[in-house]
Amino acid sequence: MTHEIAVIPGDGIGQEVTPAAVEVLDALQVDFEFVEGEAGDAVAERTGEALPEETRALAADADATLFGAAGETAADVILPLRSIVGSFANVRPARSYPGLDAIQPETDIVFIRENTEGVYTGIESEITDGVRTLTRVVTEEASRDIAEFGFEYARKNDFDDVTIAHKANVMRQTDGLFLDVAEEVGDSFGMEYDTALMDALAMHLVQRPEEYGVVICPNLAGDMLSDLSAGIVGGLGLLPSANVGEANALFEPVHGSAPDIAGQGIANPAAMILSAAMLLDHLEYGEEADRLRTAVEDVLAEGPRTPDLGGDAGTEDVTTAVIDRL
Ligand code: GGG
Repeated sequence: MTHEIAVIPGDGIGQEVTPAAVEVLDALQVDFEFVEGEAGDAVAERTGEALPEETRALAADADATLFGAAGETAADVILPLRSIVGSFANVRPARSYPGLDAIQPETDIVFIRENTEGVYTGIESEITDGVRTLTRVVTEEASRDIAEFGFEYARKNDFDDVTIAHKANVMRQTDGLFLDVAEEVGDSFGMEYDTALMDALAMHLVQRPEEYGVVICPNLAGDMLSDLSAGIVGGLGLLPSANVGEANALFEPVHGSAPDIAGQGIANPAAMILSAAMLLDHLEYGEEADRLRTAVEDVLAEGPRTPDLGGDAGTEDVTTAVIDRL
């Protein structure tokens, strides 16, 4: 059965790493049909709309979406796209790879980030000159959905350590609800878990990441703690992600558009290619996903490597090396 994959490169290095992932998927000879859509800063400048209706329809109708990176228009692009595919969970694995110079080489953590609310609902206003507000939304339903997803993920993937991140001692109403519901879900699963204040957790993740497995987080905390963990495993060029819904999903690297290196052909395609591996898993091409991850791991260990990992190779060199391994 042919799967239709929406491909939305977006901004900056998204334009470079997304074709790399498509090339690699082509090399795996899976039965995919790719349909490309525009989104981001350039299309916003040209048409006044960062996420054109045709691109929304592509993502809604496809079996899965590959997204590259969002720039200045991120809030108008990636947040609606996640909503279009009905995604409530953002899965962000942060792991260290053999042969790379990681600050913490024993890291294997998966952040399960709530993907619909918190401070990302966009409810902001200027109430008077020099005073602006942001409304943080936390609901019992979304907290239950992400906690159930997180505990289920830990059980399926044999993670012993589950941590619920929160800041309920300060955000008593919102994170108080998130924590209460997540603990209730943890108890109902009969699984062991810890709870952690997200600020202290940030420090512990740097000092002893090996003590953590699955970390269930409110939206902003998941965004930040996963980027922090990218820092201890070798950088944002290594972190893939899946935005998972009930019936659809979108896959994107954790990194953004990286305007400082965009257009130079030196962006690390690993995070995007590993996101494509998550897409393969999602569409039940498990064997191909494993082959792809192994090929990426081999290339990360032996090179060629892009400058973010200390090498001097380009995006295309790394992509070709992964395809050669396949
Ligand atoms: N590919 C990920 C990306 O473009 N990130 C830019 C960004 O600002 N993301 C915000 C978020 O992940 O919520």
